[in-house]
Amino acid sequence: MFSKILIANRGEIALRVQRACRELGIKTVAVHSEADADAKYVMLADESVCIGPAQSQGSYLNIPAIISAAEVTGAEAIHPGYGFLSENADFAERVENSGFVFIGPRPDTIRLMGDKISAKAAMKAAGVPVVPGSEGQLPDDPKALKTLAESIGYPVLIKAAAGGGVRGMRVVEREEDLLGFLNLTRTEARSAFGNDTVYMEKYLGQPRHIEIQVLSDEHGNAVYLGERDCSMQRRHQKIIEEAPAPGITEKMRAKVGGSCVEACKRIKYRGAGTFEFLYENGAFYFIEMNTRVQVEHPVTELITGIDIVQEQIRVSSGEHLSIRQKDVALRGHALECRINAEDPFTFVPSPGRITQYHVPGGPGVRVDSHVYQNYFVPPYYDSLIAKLLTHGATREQALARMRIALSEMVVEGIKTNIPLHQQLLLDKAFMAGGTSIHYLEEKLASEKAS
Ligand code: MV4
Repeated sequence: MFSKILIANRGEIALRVQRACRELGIKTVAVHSEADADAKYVMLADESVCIGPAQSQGSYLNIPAIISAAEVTGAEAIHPGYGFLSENADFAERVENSGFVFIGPRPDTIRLMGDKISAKAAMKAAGVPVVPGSEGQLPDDPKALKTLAESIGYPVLIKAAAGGGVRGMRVVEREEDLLGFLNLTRTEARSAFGNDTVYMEKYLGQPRHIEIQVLSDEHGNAVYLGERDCSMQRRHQKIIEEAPAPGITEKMRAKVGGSCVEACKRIKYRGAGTFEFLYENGAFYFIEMNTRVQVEHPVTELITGIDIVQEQIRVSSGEHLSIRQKDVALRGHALECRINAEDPFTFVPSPGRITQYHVPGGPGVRVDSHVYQNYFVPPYYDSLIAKLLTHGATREQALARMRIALSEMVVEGIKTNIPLHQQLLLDKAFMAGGTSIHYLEEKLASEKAS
């Protein structure tokens, strides 16, 4: 096992990784920007190094500065957290070439998953159900393109191979729009990613976003830790996540989870990973794989009792995965509300000083946060200030505990989205469970109109 890890991230996840290290008896090095010099995770770390200015480009994305910090402090491994450099294959490669362990998959695995066409092909080959669509990149011949779209069936979706997440896709409803929309998507992809490769899929109109958490080692052991429903989102920003996903039976879970495990074994996946699916009319369709720890990993930790970050560190050090599938049992239901420093209804960021801060507690409540009273939320980074989680024997109990926890939580001096969460926790459709990825945007639009 490692004796010292450098954490190449900030905010709540920097603290989360630090806590996992401490429990494993590993010393921690925090790196930080000038804007984060007095952050809690910097003060709590065994050592800290300032790696650059407030702007991420010069600090949390500054590869030479991060590697130098690992060298001067004698760290053996680097944990990238989520966002920033966590899915940058070139970073992972430079970390390993400098003699450190990258806590995540091998660089070639990150690269494979970064290209959405190769990721989909690898998963399909392993038996993971994928969205019907083109086999790889699109032909140039207009006639062949039209035949392909016809066979998939309109509406189709043109996606950039280098995309994923927010940018680079366009719905095509009819044949007249096909060539024009394809060229638009190509042009956008070229300027956004420097790669204009595109592919085509059947467009699913009302899906849910359900993802499967896996853990895997390079020695042929892998497990799935059930699924999370992340459908409550706005502009690709998740707001509430939960586990298990409402309505998913043990049989469905075992089938799709088993296919993800098979894929991990085939590619000798190392670490924690997430298979993203769209779920519609009772069927799962793989879209992308995330090769990092995710913001919402704690909902899975609450229902499984497994520390995902500790397992990530263990398998990266070369240890065999200690968990077997038969040891994974799902218990109860967990919810996560992302508390953001933003206006609850316009979503405009609200950085500034927190003048009052009180966190909720009681049975089944977990708060992952790096903030405290008098903390100044800097304007340079994402607006997540806390993850408020509840766990209950049933979904209803987790919901009730969340309503109570939200009512106890006090954050003054800045705006937060707590009022939005309070509305959603009383929303009939959310309470029933199983809303689509479009639900929140449609609800907000209809409230604005009336
Ligand atoms: C889709 C889709 C419908 N059909 N693919 C959006 C970002 C990218 N990561 C995948 N995305 C989607 N792919 C097919 N074939 C709808 C979306 C989508 C979406 C997916 C997950 C979570 C939120 C979303 C919001 C809008 C669209």
